Amino acid sequence: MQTLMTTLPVVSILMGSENDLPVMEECTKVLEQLKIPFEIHVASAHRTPKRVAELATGGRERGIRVFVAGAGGAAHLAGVIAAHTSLPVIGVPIDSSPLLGLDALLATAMMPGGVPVATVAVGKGGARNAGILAAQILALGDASLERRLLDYRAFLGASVEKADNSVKAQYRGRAGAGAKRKTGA
Ligand code: RP5
Repeated sequence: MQTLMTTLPVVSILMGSENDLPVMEECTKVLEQLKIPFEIHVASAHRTPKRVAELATGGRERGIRVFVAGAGGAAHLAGVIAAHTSLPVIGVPIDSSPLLGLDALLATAMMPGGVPVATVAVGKGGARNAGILAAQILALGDASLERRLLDYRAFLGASVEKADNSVKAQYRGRAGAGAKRKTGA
């Protein structure tokens, strides 16, 4: 398997507004944790359409392998990027409008046949998953990244086990929690 021996960005993160950054930071955190170099831009499908087209069309030449696009409201950013590149595009709907992301979810997901956007959940969980999904795509050609992803999964599992122990400890000794049932004989 070929390994990604590069510090040049391989993921391009775009967001429609700087106000989207608190959500999109969840994506950057995962990419940093998995040691995946990325570039990050604010560019809007509606306010700076030419810039979006440039970033999308030039992506392959810059070494980009996956785009992640987060936008709220009438969220056309991911779709417009997908229209300009054949690289995979992951869309993050952002809950920044009075419709709390339902508008962005539909605008991002409901692409016409032939021009896909892999749409993740609305908000921070979706941004985090976008980073993981980008990593999973890149790991198809990178065995060491695949190992880091497996470690990440193991870390998630260990966190749940830790939480399980913590909750059990909080309830230990309380009536009804973990008390042994008396047998009726
Ligand atoms: C979208 O419109 C952005 O992605 C943002 O979520 C939303 C509102 O943008 P701002 O008015 O906060 O810049 O383009």
